Amino acid sequence: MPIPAPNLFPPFNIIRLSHVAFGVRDLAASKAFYVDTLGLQVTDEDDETVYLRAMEERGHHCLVLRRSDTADVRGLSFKVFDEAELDKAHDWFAAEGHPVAWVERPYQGRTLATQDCFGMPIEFYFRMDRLPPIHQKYALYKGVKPLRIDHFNCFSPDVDRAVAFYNAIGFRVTEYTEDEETGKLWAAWTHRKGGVHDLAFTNGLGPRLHHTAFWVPTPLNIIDLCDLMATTGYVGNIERGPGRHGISNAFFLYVLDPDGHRIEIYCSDYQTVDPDLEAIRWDLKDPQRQTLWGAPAPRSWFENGSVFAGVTPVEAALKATPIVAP
Ligand code: DHY
Repeated sequence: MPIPAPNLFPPFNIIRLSHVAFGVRDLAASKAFYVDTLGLQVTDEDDETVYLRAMEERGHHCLVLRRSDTADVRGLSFKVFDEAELDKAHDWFAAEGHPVAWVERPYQGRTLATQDCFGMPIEFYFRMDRLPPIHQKYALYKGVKPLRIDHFNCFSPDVDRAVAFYNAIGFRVTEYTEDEETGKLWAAWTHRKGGVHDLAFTNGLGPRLHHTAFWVPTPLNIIDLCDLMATTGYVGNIERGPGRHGISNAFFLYVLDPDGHRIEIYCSDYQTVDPDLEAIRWDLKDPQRQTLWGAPAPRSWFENGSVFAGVTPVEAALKATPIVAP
């Protein structure tokens, strides 16, 4: 199926991805990983929950860790342009037959909880508490020096359907991988904020969260993180990279948190704000699409992901086998 033409006038205006809440089984171990190793800043915490932000973020949080019996994800959150767009979003999802609810979320104004076409929990809000800037408080920088949350990537059982659904609410495709034999999409990168992606989809058992990515200033921060993790007991948590992606042209590293939630450290993709930007097509058989330098991704990267609380993932229809390391 070809990718759809960009929807430049969607029914409501999503600005960007915003935050995610992970269920974690050992809150202290997770906090140590995200604060001491990755370098996120604690903005609030109690015995059950830790709120975190990255260095250039003014909103209260981009990641919430919640003590849980199971390692899961409680929904992906997006910021809309203003309160009126939130009401438009509510009415659009209700009219399309999706479940809608106004939910209470700490540090946020009105929050709409709904589901996408696969039952993946997604939330929209406009107002979040604003915090003083810390991007020039250089004494606070630690770990990989994360600047901001960059994107979510989700396993999807039908990437064509995911792209069609998110295109209807304004996500524009920047790059995609096609399975030549079936003509179906294997993966797609879609954005609202003007980078390569806010939300990407990869073929597989889904819906599940494949990873959450954080933007860092330079590739050297990523290499420093590898050195830090390799010598502080986290060598087994380095999953893939460092390397240069073909798709997105970003420098990358994938690491696993103590529960196996996958985090990508990401830097230097390109600007995509032009409304007539042409999406870049990659062939599934081209190993450089994943890593420009040719190194294959490990099998775990195609198989492991985080489940959404209360959502049972389904097998993908497309069974093409990508090139993988044993
Ligand atoms: C790719 C994956 C990402 C990303 C950009 C490009 C390509 C790949 O490795 O499949 O997670 O952010």
